[in-house]
Amino acid sequence: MRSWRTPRLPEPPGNLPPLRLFDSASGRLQECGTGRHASMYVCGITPYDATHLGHAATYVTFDLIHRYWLASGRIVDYVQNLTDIDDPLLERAFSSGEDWRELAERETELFRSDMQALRILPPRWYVGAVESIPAITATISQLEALGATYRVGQDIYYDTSCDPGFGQLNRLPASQMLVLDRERGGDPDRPGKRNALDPVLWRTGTDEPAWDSPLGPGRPGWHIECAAIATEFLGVPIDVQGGGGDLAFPHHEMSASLAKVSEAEQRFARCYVHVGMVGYQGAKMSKSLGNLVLVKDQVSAGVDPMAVRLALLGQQYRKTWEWSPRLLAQAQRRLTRWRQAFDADAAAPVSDVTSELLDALSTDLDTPAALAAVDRWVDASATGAAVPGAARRLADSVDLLLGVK
Ligand code: 5CA
Ligand code: ZN
Repeated sequence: MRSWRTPRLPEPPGNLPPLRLFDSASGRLQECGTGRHASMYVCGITPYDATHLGHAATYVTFDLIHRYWLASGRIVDYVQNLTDIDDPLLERAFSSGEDWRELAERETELFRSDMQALRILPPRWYVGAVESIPAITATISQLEALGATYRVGQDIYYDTSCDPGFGQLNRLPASQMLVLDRERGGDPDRPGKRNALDPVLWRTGTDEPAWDSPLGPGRPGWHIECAAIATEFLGVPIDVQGGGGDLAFPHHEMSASLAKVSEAEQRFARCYVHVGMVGYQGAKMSKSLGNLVLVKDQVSAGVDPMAVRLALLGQQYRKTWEWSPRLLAQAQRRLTRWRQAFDADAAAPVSDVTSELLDALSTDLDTPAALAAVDRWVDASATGAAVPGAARRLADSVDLLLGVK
């Protein structure tokens, strides 16, 4: 699948401390991506509506990891998927009377232009579910051969009891798993299932799009898509599995379990990274609720996308927070001050601010501390000693590491 353009990146500012991120599975900070190659799988959009600021916050977060690894000299094997066939997409296409493929193509194209406007680096592989159907059915066949699947009617399900480690990523009480599964695309009440939480891998609706396969005609379930794409492109285990916190259960629990069992591995990811939900008007910003602030609307209203990015960076990624126009206004003022300071011929020395920036980012992406360090340098530049070329050097580090030009 075509991704989007990579902006030109400046040179890294020297030796970087190792990146430590909060791992949802262990509940601790872990060093992530310590080898020559660093691998990351991030759950991409379901393209039935435009990119909102919650999506943007999630992809900016993983962009910071991508940039930090690149600046550290790593080869970054980054995969992002695109769920271009699933229930919400088909439901939207059905209710609007549009062809589901056209809807997906249009919204994916919009996503690409939003990502580009926000200076989010493209993944090395941008992979759609539809183009991955052979890989998905091959993974299902592998699970079938291991005895980890069963049929309910013609649909194929995964037997979660085949994984003794199932549930360890989230460690939730059974009652809560059921509630979340029901809310987030599962069918725990369907008769004929071995375990209520077992997810569908291959479904055979009569009036739905279907692909021929050795399993019979059908279409993939959601979790198997990410398990199959991640294993096909990256192998198991990967360094970072990422997405918004709303994906931790059931999606990441299920996809990790499917990948582990099909590959006979102990772990799927060394680190599970989850972004806090961005809210608006008192609820999680979501396509289904419709309380959206869209990236494209901000851009077409003339807002500088770098101000949107700075507003997102103003929040530490793990927090749940509310978008407000006030945050955007603050970010616009900050951007103007930074640009004035970066445009000066001479400015305050940058060695301290550069190490503060690196320390902040390497400590679980503490972006508020990183922005505060640059703010202090801007203040010092307005009053203190002037070093020729300093402003350019810091502008390059801010561009490379924070993605703010
Ligand atoms: N296609 C699946 C993942 S395989 C999916 O969840 N698509 S999505 O379009 O619904 O969401 C795309 C990404 O944005 C996910 O990582 C999701 O967790 C994240 N996301 C959605 N809403 C918000 C929000 N309000 N705040 C932060 N992140 C969000
Ligand atoms: Zn996913």
